[in-house]
Amino acid sequence: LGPFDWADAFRIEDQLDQDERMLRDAAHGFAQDRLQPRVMKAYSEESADPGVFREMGEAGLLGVTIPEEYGGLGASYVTYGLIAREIERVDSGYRSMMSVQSSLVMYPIYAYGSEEQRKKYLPKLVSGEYIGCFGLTEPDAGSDPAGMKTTARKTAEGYVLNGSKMWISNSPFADVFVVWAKSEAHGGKIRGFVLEKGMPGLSAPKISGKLSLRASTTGEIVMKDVAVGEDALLPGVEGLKGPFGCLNRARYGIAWGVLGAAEFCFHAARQYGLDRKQFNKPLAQTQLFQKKLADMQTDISIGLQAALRVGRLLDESCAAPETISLIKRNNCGKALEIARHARDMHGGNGISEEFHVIRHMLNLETVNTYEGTHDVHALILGRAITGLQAFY
Ligand code: TGC
Ligand code: FAD
Repeated sequence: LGPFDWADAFRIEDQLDQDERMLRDAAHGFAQDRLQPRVMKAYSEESADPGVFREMGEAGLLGVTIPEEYGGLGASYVTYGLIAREIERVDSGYRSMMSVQSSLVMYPIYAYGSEEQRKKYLPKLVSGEYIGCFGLTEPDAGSDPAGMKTTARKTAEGYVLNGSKMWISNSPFADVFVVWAKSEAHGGKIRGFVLEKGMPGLSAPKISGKLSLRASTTGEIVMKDVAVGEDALLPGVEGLKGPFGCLNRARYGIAWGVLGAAEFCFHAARQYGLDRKQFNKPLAQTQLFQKKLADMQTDISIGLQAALRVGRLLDESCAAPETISLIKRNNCGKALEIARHARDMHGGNGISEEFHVIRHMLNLETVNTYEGTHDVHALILGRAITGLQAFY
């Protein structure tokens, strides 16, 4: 029998190849050196520094799965997950910035775009020179994106878009907007369009007053007669499977990312329990404290092993969307529960920004909701289990 590592119960480390470990370590160094020192200011001022994209680009952390000919690394989905975990160990908002850029903006341009669109946008998105956002959700269409009202009307030159998108990560400072709209010319089917900052009629006001994910900037996208050429249409996909194809990748990355936040909280609670004495002994020497740590360790370890398995399946092009729903739902729910316990285990200090656990806890409320809520993923799984859809 082998030794037990409390921080890596299933020896994930042994299951990674050398390139994966190297890129993971680079992401860890970047997150700790460049993101950790500024997160508290960004969080308390509710303002993301757009310069983070360039820095992430220089560090090779954007669009890692995009092939080298478009500027990416052509790396594995396992690598992408490992990077998400390291960035979210600092803050879910920074991971959000990275995953929207990579999975929700670069992926659709790569997978559904024309060669011209790929060449025009991907290298600059990889470097962080361009910032991207993804507009699916609307004020009246969140869990049910099929209910969207945004339309694209055909004109002689291209299309005219009208509508509004809500809760859009990165939109206030985005250069590139991947927007989904119902296109009359395509029988009312949902199509993707790539819009650019500065187009007449396009605006992206910031949503202020969030008490969660404050280090990431969120906004609306308002389109009033935005005229685009035919070259703005993503030619390669039609229907909801377009945005969902992107969401599969982003949800997978989230399943890894949240475990980085959960690991931070677990390690912090452990250390706090070892350091702090009450009733003449360390808190960590009490049964209740140890049970909570054991629960955290169990959920993180199983969650990581599952995320790794799904990453390998994605790399073999055979992961089912429902499997991704399973890990997105499980890992987000478990990470949120872990953060809540870690907050409690820090006592009064747990509510202070200095100990970071309450920031993670508040962030994870958003992550549990976006990219399909915890309950919506239960319904996706319920449909797969029973063959009966319970959405409507
Ligand atoms: P449904 O009938 O199930 O499907 C419609 C079409 O889409 C296809 N499809 C998928 N394709 C690929 N991957 C998937 N995961 C897919 N799921 C469905 C399906 O095969 C069908 O294709 P076709 O060719 O037959 O037309 O659609 P529905 O309207 O019944 O959907 C129900 C439901 C609940 C599953 C879906 O609407 C859903 O997932 N809702 C959640 C919405 C969501 O996740 N929004 C995310 C917005 S983006 C975001 O939150 C970014 S945050 C990023 C950050 O800051 O990190
Ligand atoms: P609703 O759909 O109104 O859900 C409200 C509640 O009802 C939830 O508990 C839900 O589980 C439940 N519910 C809904 N339908 C059912 C049902 N059939 N049965 C049982 N319960 C149900 N979207 C983008 O497009 N791009 C982005 O970049 C983006 N970034 C975001 C960033 C932040 C900070 C946040 C908070 C959201 C972001 N979103 C983004 C939107 C996000 O995807 C939606 O908030 C999410 O899909 C839920 O939609 P909703 O808020 O309209 O909630």
